[in-house]
Formats: sequence, structure tokens, C-alpha cells
Amino acid sequence: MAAADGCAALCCPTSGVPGRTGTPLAPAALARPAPTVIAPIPVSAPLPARLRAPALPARARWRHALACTALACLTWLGAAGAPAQAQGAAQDSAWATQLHDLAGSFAADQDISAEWAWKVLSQARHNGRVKRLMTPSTPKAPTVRDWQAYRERLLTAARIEAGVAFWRRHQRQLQEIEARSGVPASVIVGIIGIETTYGQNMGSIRVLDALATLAFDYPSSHPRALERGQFFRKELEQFLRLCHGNDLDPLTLQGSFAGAMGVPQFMPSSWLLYGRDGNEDGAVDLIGSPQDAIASVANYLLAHGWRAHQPAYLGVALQARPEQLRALLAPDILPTFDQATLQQLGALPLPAGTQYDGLMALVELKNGARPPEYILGTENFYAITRYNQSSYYALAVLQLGEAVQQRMQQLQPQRPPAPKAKP
Ligand SMILES: [Ca+2]
Repeated sequence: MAAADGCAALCCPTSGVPGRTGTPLAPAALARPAPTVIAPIPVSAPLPARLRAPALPARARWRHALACTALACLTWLGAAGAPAQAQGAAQDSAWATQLHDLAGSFAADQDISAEWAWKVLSQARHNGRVKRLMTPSTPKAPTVRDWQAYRERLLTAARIEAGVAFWRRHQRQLQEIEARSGVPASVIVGIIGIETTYGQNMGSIRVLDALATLAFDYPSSHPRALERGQFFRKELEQFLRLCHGNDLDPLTLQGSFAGAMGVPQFMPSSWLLYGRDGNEDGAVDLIGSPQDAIASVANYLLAHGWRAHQPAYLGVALQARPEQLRALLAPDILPTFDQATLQQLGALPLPAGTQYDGLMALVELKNGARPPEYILGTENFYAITRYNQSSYYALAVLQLGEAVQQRMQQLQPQRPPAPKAKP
């Protein structure tokens, strides 16, 4: 996700792009596309050269040889059953070879066999809709960002009410985590609300297909297509490890078009690294357990620099000259300026006299043809952008959490007036 530019959150949600975890905004239930059927590699196709690398120790060579033999058998079995109409697609040898190559990379793995990997990967299907959604748009006119429109689209009354219900349902756990970690309940509630509306929309695309498509057929028109393809290849590998180690079915798991999964929309690597067992049942289940999702979101933010009891953003009174404004915006969302430097550059933190002593970034929020808005993002604001690298996303998370909290306070039952003391 393009760092701090807000584009991802506004127009191109992508879960877990390099540098990001979780994921992008989950698109509302995407229609399942007709899959492109890719036949297995013909039995005569040689294994890629990397599978035949000779530098392995003797034991690994034996295992490697067995794996390759098994791969060939599985390939032959698959080819024998391939429908005639798939013969044309079978010409796409690049797709099949890369899947084959990835399966073979498990040959020396201690936990996962290449046979199992190929059994799974050979069933990956190219998803044209995933590729189209990830393809950069080429509008005739540049996209005009509009923070207020984006905010209104996300901070709906229905989402706020769902947030109230979620917060009440998990109030005890949220309070305990806030007390223990310093990550406010409102921030956790904000993230889960923006990502999936509290588990209502976790995505409907088969993760295996999404990751394989983005790993091996990333849109070439993207300026960083190679890097992003490598990122998704790694995520596909981690997806196999996640499923293998947690008894998850890799053929049925669904998520966003970028392969993000569950209530918090974690990419496979983030699930493995930052997933936590919030309900203490011995497993990390980010799909079926909101408690695990809550604990994992807090853990993710802590791991990415969340500072307890510090604000995530401040207001700003901007009196900067044009050259000062350029200097203030140059670092983008990276917290760069202390209070003294901000004041020298004409950006005064609000409320005046705030005690925040960390670094900050001046964040510009464009409003279409109307004047932009500005805030000061702190290190905690930056931590939220590690979840989704968009300043618009981070502020929407924070303001949704605030809106849910305010709504809960409005709904607090009114205390009856104290009885008058008898004279
Ligand atoms: Ca659990």
C-alpha cells in the first residue's frame, strides 16, 4: 500500500501490501469470478532448474528426490484427469511452473513436504477479478482525494451501532487489554470496524487463488510489480505454513482480494507473527474468535511502536509560508518534527501547551475542490499506518473509535436523581 498517500484507502484497497500488515479495506462482498482453469504441468515438463540444485546434503538430496518423484506422479495424475477444454489454458506454463517451483521449495523443509505443498498449490486457480482489482487505474483525469467523502462513507450510523454492540460484547477484554498494553479500546474497535464491520464482511475470495494470482501474475503495469509479486509469493508460502500448522483447510479459506483474512484482515505472515490467543483456548483463530482478533490487533500495534497513554493525533494551527508548508509535508506521514521545530515552521500543536514530547508529522487531508484539512500525526498515528499505509485510513480508524465511544456514552442509562434529604 502506497505509504501515506491515502490512495489505497480511497480507491485501491489492498490488504497487506509490502510494509503493511493487515490489510486494506475489505471490499464489500465481491462476486466470485469464473475461474480460469489451469491444467497441471504435463508429465514431460522438466522440473525448474532450482529444483535440481545439487548443493544439498545427502539426506536432503534423498528427500528432494522423493519429493520430485511425488510431484511428477501427482502432476501425471492431475494431467490424466484434466478436462479437454483446459488444454488451451495448459499452455500457460509460466503460471504452472511457478506453482511447481514454489511447491519444490519445500523439499528441504522440516515441517511441510513438497508433496503436500503441490497437492494444495496444484489446485490454485487464476482469478482475473483479483488481477483487475490490483491493476492501477488510468483515469483520464487524476483521482481527486476527498477526506470528508471518504469519512462519510466509512463512519455510517450502522457501522457505529455495530461498534457499540461489539464494544459492549467484549468490554471486559477490551478494558483488560487497554490497561495492560496501553492500546485504547477505541483504536481496536476502530480498526476492526473499518476492516470488516466487526466480522460482517471478511471477504469471499478463495485466499489460495488470490495469493497465487498476485504472486505469479501481478499486473505488469504497476510500477513495483516485481516487488509486489515477490511479496505475495512470500505470503502464499506463509499461507501454506499457516494452514499446515493450524489445521486450516487451504482450499476453502476465504478473504479479501489481496489475501487478507478474518475479523482483523491479517495477511498470512501477520497472522503467524502477531496473532494472539485472546480467548485462551490454545489456538489463534482470527476468523471465528473476535477475542483472538482483539488481542492480535493490540499486539500488532504494540509491535509497530504504539506508545501507551500518548495521543494518536493533535490539531494544528497552521501559519506556515508556502516554503515552510513544503518542508512540513516532505516527510509524508513519517513522524519527523518535535514541537520546537513545528513552531519554527509555523505549525502550532493544539491544544496549546500540549505535553506530547514525541515526534510528529503534518498530515494533509485533501477535500476535493475544497480546502484541505491538516492534523499532526504522532508516532501512534504512524503505528496505525503500519496496518494500512494510508493517513486517510488511520484517521478514519481513530474517528470511528471516537464516534463509537461517544455513542456508548450517549446510551448510558441515566442515573435516577438522588432522593431529596428529609428535613
Ligand atoms: Ca483462541
